[in-house]
Amino acid sequence: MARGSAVAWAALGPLLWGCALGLQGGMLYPQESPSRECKELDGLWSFRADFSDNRRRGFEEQWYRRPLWESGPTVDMPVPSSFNDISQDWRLRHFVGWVWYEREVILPERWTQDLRTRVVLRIGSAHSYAIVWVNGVDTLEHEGGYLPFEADISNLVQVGPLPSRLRITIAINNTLTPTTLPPGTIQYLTDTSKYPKGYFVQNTYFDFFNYAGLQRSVLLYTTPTTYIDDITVTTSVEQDSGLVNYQISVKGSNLFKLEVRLLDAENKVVANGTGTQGQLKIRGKGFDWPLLVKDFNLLRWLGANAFRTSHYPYAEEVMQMCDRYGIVVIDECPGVGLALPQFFNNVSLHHHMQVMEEVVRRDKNHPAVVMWSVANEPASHLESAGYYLKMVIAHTKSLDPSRPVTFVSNSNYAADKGAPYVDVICLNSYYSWYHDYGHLELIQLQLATQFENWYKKYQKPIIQSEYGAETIAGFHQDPPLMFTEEYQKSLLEQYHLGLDQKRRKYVVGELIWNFADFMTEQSPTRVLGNKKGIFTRQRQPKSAAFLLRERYWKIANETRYPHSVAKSQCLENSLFT
Ligand code: GCB
Repeated sequence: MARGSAVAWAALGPLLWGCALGLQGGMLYPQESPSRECKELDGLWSFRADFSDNRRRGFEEQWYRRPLWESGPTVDMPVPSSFNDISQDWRLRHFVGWVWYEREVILPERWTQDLRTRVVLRIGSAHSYAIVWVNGVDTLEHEGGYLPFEADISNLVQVGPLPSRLRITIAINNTLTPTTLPPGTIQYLTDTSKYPKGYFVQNTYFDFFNYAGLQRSVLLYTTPTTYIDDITVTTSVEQDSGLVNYQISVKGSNLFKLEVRLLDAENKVVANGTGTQGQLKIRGKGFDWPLLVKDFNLLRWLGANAFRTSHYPYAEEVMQMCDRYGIVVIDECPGVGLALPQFFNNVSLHHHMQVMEEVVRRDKNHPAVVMWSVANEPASHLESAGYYLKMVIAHTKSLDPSRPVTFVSNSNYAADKGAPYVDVICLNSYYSWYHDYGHLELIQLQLATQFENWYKKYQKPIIQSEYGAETIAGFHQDPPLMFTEEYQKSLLEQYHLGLDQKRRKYVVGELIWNFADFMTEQSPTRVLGNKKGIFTRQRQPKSAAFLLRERYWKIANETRYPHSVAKSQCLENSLFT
C-alpha cells in the first residue's frame, strides 16, 4: 500500500557512494531571535482516515484541492498526538493506510509582503510517509517517521496581494513495508471462510505499538533571505580548556559578516569568534538546576545517567533536556524489526543511510549524544546483514567521525556478522525470562559466559543494553514467581552481581529494560503492553526502582568521591553536570 511503485528488490551489491546520498542543507531547531519568528501550528486540525478499500480515495478525489470538509466528514485531531489513541473508534486505533490532516493558518502580513523574508514550514515528524500540500500545491514529501523535515514555502505565500490565509494539507501513510524503517509486511488473508474479501493485516517485528500521525509539532518560521542554514559543532579538551570547533553554513548570499558568540547557562558571553569556521576556547564546567519535568526528575531520583533512544530518535526537546541534565544518550535510529532476510536489500540500505544522515544532521550538536546506534536486534547472523550493517556504520562514521557507532545485538557472538564494524558491543539478553524462565540461579553463569565469549572474540568495550522482566505492579509472591515485583527485583539483583564482576574491566554500561511500561500490539505475551518498566506508565515506582536507585547512586558516588565510603544516596543537588 505504499504510494508509488512497488518495492524494487535488488540483490545486495556495491553501492555507489554519493549517488543520491547527501542531504540538502541543515535542520536547525527553530528558535525565535530578532531575525526569526515562529508560529506554532499545534492544536486542533481537521482529520479524516481514508477507509476506502484501496485507501486511495483521497488521491482519486484530490482531497487536497479544496478544504477537507468539502470532500466528506472530518473529525478534530489534536497535533501533536498519535491518532490511534484519540478516538473511541476501534477502527482508527488499528488503521493502516492514508490519513489526512488539514489546518488553515492566517499569516502575519509582513511574512507575505516582505520579500526579504523566507517562510519555512517544518514538520517535527510524520510517521511514516508524508505528502504535504500548501493551498493545494504539492510542496513536500518525506519518508520516515521520528525525524523533522521542512520546505521553504516563500514562493507559495508571497504571490501578490494578500494570500494571507494558508491551507496546509498533510497525507500520512503508516504502512510499514520491507523498505521502510522500521520495516514490516502487509499480509492479505485470502481464506474466505475465515476472512472477508480484501482482509489484510500489518505484520511488524518489533515490540511497541506503531503509533502514527503528526506526533510532534508543526510550525512555520521565518528567516531573512540570507540565513544560517546549518551549524556543526565538535568539541574537545586541551589541558584545562574546552575547545569548541564550529562550522557555519550560510545560504542566500555571499555578502555577509558573521559574529559568533558562545553563551553560558546564565546567558553570559564566554567566547567570541568571527567567520564561518573557527575555534572557541572556554574554561570551567557548566552547572544546571534540575528542571521540573517528571521523567527527568525520575532519572535524577534514580541516579541514572544514560539512556538509549530505543528504538527511534526522541523529540528534540528531550535531547535538549539531556544536554542540560548531563544525561548521555545512545542515539538510535528507527532501525528496528530488521528481522527477515528480505529486509536487507539495496533500497532499504539506501533509505537507512539517508535516515542516519537525518539523525546526525538533527542531533550532531547535542553534547549529550555519546554514540550513534544504527539498529536494534537486526538479524545480524545473516551474511547480507553483515554487509548491510558494515555499510550503514561506515556511512554514519563518515557523517560524524567524532563519535563511536554501534548497533544493538541479540545474536550469538560466534554468528554475529555486524559486530566487527562497531566500536562498542551492545548486547540484549533476557536470561531467566525468555530462556530458562523461573531459573534465576542461572543468570550469573549465563551472563559471565556471554561477556567472556564476546570479549574474547572482539576485545571491545561492552554495554549490556537490555535486561529485565515483565512485572505487573502490585503482583507479589515470595519466593518470587514471574510477573511479580519480587521476581523483577531478584532478576535484576542476579544481573547486577554478574555485571559487577566485569564492570571495572570491559563492561562499560548497563541499561535496564525498561524505564517505564509502554504500549505494544496485543499478543498472548503482553498484558496491556510491555510491563518491563521499573515505573508504571503513570510513572509510579515498582519495587525494582528502589533497588536500582540504591545501585545507581552508589556507583555515581563511588566515581565522584572515590575516597569516601560509597553511599547509596544523592549527595548533591545537581545531577551529572
Ligand atoms: C527486546 C527489544 C525490545 C523489547 C524487549 C522485550 O529485545 O529490543 O524492543 O521490548 O526485548 O521486552 O521483549
